[in-house]
Amino acid sequence: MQCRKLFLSSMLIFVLFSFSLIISVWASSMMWSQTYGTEEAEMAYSLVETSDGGYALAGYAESFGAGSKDFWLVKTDADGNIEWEMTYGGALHDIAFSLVATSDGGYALTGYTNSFGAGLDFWLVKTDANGNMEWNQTYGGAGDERAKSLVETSDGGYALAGNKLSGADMNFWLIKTDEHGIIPEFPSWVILPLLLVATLVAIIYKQRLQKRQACNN
Ligand SMILES: [Ca+2]
Ligand SMILES: [Ca+2]
Repeated sequence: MQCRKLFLSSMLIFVLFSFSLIISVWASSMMWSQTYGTEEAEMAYSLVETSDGGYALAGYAESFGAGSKDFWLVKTDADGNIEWEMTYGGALHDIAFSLVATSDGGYALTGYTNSFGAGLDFWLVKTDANGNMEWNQTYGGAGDERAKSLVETSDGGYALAGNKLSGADMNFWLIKTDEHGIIPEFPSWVILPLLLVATLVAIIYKQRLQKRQACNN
């Protein structure tokens, strides 16, 4: 009887120990937290899980970069350890609100810039897989335009949405670009030939109408 009690107690201790060990290993492998940034304000607005199991975060950094706030892109491994980080911007406010991992393995970030363009403008930054800037584009007029969201479109281009302030009137603003961030414009040189052709067609039609009326008379 004594041996049976001893066996059961040992088994219970073994099961409890194993269970706590499994829970401990699971908890340590599944849950963690990390902070990024130094003495000034850093704020993340967008997060994607990357194809290697890590993460990419975008927002702004004030502690470093070119001045004031800059776009900040942070790439981590699966445990949140920084693999690399990059800032993009000029002397004034540059704030990234949205990030996508692009089909070529790089990243595209959008937000607004006060360092480039006219006043506040949409700013689209495209990087390679290591965060090196490949190109950037600003969009906007004399008013304030702030991009808040972007997607890579099925044709390889980008669509950006945000708000556009004209006077006191704030509205949605959606723009579509090609794969280089360029908004194709209708070529102005086409307008004059089109007008000439339309004028010729109108003249010929008018002459034929006049001839037909003369024949009928
Ligand atoms: Ca800046
Ligand atoms: Ca502007």
